[in-house]
Amino acid sequence: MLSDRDAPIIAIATPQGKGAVGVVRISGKNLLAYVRTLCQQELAPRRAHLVTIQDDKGECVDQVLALFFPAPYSYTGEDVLELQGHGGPVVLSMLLERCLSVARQENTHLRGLRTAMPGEFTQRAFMNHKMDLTQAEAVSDLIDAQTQAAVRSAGRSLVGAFSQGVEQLQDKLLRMRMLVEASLDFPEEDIDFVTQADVLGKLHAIRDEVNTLCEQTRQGALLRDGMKMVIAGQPNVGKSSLLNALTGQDLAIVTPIAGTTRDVLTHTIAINGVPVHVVDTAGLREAHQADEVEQIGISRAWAQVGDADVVLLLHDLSRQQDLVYTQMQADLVERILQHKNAQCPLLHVFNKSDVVKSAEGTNDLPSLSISAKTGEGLAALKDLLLHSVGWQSQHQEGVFSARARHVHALEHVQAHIHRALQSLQATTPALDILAEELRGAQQQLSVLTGTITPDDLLGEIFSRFCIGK
Ligand SMILES: Nc1nc2c(ncn2[C@@H]2O[C@H](COP(=O)(O)OP(=O)(O)OP(=O)(O)O)[C@@H](O)[C@H]2O)c(=O)[nH]1
Ligand SMILES: [Mg+2]
Repeated sequence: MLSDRDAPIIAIATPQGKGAVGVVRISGKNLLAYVRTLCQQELAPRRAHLVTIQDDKGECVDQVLALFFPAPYSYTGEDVLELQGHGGPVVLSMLLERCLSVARQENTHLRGLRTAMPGEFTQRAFMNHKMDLTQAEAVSDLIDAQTQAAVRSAGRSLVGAFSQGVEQLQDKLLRMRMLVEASLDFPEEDIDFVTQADVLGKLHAIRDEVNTLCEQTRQGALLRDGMKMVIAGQPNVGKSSLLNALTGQDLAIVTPIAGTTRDVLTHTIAINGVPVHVVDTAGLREAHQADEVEQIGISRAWAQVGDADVVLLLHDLSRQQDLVYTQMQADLVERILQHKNAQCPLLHVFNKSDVVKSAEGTNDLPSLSISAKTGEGLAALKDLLLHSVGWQSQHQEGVFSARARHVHALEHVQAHIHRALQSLQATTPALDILAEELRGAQQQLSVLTGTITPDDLLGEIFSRFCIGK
């Protein structure tokens, strides 16, 4: 009896709804006899055959194009049968039913044929070494991509741009480990050995390569996940007007009444292909100044500040001479610095430039003047936003899709290499520590490509796919 992991799987691979063509896909071991029964003819490998699929009573269900991909030359690395039928939800579910019913009649392991879980076809491709983990993730990124830039970057990962960078590093680390481990076996000569082989020089080169790969990965993760920009500020400074101006839509209510916004309002825009999740919040003021509903809004606003990738503190140019306002603004800066993430940039943006020209002389903070009303300064604000999270548009051509988990793994690699360099540059170099750090770095790289992968991580990655992929 086959384990659930090895059981043959089936799914409708095309989306719900009507379309010209719909695909039913089966993957499993030794499908040949089953394919013959289902299609009532032999299928030549990788050739399209026009086949009539009949139901249990011999009546036609659909006329399909059938394609048989024998292992290992298939998407999953197992035998794969693809039936391209007509794209109606009912006809496709009848096709699926027929495939299951033929499997139940068959007196073979195909009896265990079951519907696939999300991402299971791609998981099999990974298990059968058809692709590594970063490529498998790229499949899902390609399907989920919301912008052209995201499609291109996912495509680059899919064809292995990311994996190649990781593999090259793996290779260099492995060679260095061999050197270091060998010299550990000859304790009298070890330091000479390491000097002669220029381990320090090589390690510096590896560090530079890791830094570059980490930076590229950050860019890729940014392109895939986007960033959350929280607009914070006192009531009436124009936060909701800014949300409306950036999105080009009348999303939030704008009035001259302080405390208009209470709930958190989020909308995603794309700036140079980077998704930016713009969050409008309730104006921040002391609890005793606000009613019960507004107080809840204010505490929600603080929660958003704590969860932001970028905080945009909006100032009001028309109130720069108002002492109560400026005092409150100074307090707000302090409180935001305490609330926000340490790495999260805080941008100071001065609104209502149509009324008062500039922030000069009012504040020594790096600043930008805008008008949510006229749109002045919004292009510069968009540039500033991307710049603040490290987006380098000039490198966009080479960016591959990546995720937060990749960035974390590479940050661990950076830390291992940093400690390896420290141990080598110490007054008495400690080769055993160096060896251990190199091993740690290599292990983290293996987690990236999936050579070493905890099962729960696999479950987490593939469960986010759609069914049939
Ligand atoms: N002249 C001028 N007025 C603006 C500008 N932006 C906003 N306003 C006005 O300022 C007032 C408050 O705007 P909102 O966008 O509601 O301000 P808010 O910060 O969201 O206010 P709360 O939701 O109460 O915290 C409205 O009367 C807007 O028309 C601007 O750039 N120039
Ligand atoms: Mg508002």
